[in-house]
Amino acid sequence: MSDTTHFADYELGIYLQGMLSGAKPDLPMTLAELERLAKEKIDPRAFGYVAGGAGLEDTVAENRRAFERWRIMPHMCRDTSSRNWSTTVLGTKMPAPLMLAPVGVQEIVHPEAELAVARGASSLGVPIVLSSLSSYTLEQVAEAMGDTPRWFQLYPPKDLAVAESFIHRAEKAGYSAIVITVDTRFIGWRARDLQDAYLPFLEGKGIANYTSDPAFCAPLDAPPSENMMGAVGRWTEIYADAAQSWADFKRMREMTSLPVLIKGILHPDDARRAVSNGFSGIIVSNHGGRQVDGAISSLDALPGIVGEVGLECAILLDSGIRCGADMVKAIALGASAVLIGRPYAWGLAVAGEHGVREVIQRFLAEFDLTLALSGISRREEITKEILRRVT
Ligand code: FNR
Ligand code: LAC
Repeated sequence: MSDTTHFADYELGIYLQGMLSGAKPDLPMTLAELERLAKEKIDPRAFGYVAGGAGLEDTVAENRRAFERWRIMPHMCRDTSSRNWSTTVLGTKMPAPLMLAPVGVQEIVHPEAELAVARGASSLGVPIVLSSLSSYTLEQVAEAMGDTPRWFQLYPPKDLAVAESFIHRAEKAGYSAIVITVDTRFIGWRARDLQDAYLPFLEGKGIANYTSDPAFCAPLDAPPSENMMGAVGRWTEIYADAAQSWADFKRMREMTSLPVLIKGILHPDDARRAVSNGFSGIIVSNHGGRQVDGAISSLDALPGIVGEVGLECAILLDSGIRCGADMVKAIALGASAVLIGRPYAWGLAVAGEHGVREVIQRFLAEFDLTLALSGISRREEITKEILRRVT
């Protein structure tokens, strides 16, 4: 097998098709235009839910500004003819340091939801992190992933029997890590959704893992198929527990021998606590600006966390990644891999599996090209040395 992964070939493919048949890409090349198409296509409330953030959406904007403050200093005159970006994070192999972030309730943008995402991602070998709040069950999504690795994201429920059941189901369905998200015990103050009085879970959407779970269903008077509102009621009671603290998260971590990551950490002190409580990895994230408006950008939080625990656990990042160059910047600042959220949701909304696949291919191609043009051909060479902070 060749030791090269030239994702940039995707670019050549587009130009060749244009030359040979006059065909142009069927989906817009910019994410902004893809988002605009999604807005035309889907329920306006669903669009607001996906696009929106907390409060003034200042952290949504800050996630972008943070990437703008770091600039790449490309090296010239180096051999970059052979490149390989494959990497392994906590035992999970990936063709490039890119994963799909957990995005809940995808049926609001496309009926095939996580199944289409799983097919699109697995066709490229790119791992996904499946949300607890998926529209299809974790077993159905695992089947659609085939041999491609996947992680399961747990929203820590009040009823720990449900946590244990989810974790064991995920183990059985071949998920190779558990991600516990700790920044969403309440839903952030989201003006768009409040204006629409819209929270899809209350309509029974995005709770398939719960309604298919024996521990969740045990106390119900009637099965969800007969009384969905009863199931929704129990879901609102057990979805989260604001009283939980480190001891509870440690307890959930101990429910499995799989690596467990904690998602939603921004403060270096919390990163230290995560490591001392035995977590194997941290996803530095402000939830795409959807939770604490005014929060620091993930990218600005990253160096402090890498400095604190970078040698002791895996550190990943999401929030605001919109192009291949953003991937390069986050990795240069110490992330082992990055995750994207809304970009693939727009691909899904506009063109299902095909849209997801296209979005991923474009991230990979631009990442490869950015590095090739910056004189870099190996993952290990992506270091802070190629970055400068401006302003
Ligand atoms: C999310 N995110 C999220 N995170 C999580 O741990 N579990 C979840 O169920 C969800 N659900 C969800 C729904 C929607 C519509 C969005 C946009 C996001 C957060 C997600 O994993 C990730 O942190 C951000 O989306 C990353 O930011 P970008 O790439 O969207 O800027
Ligand atoms: C969201 C939650 C549900 O961001 O993760 O919408």
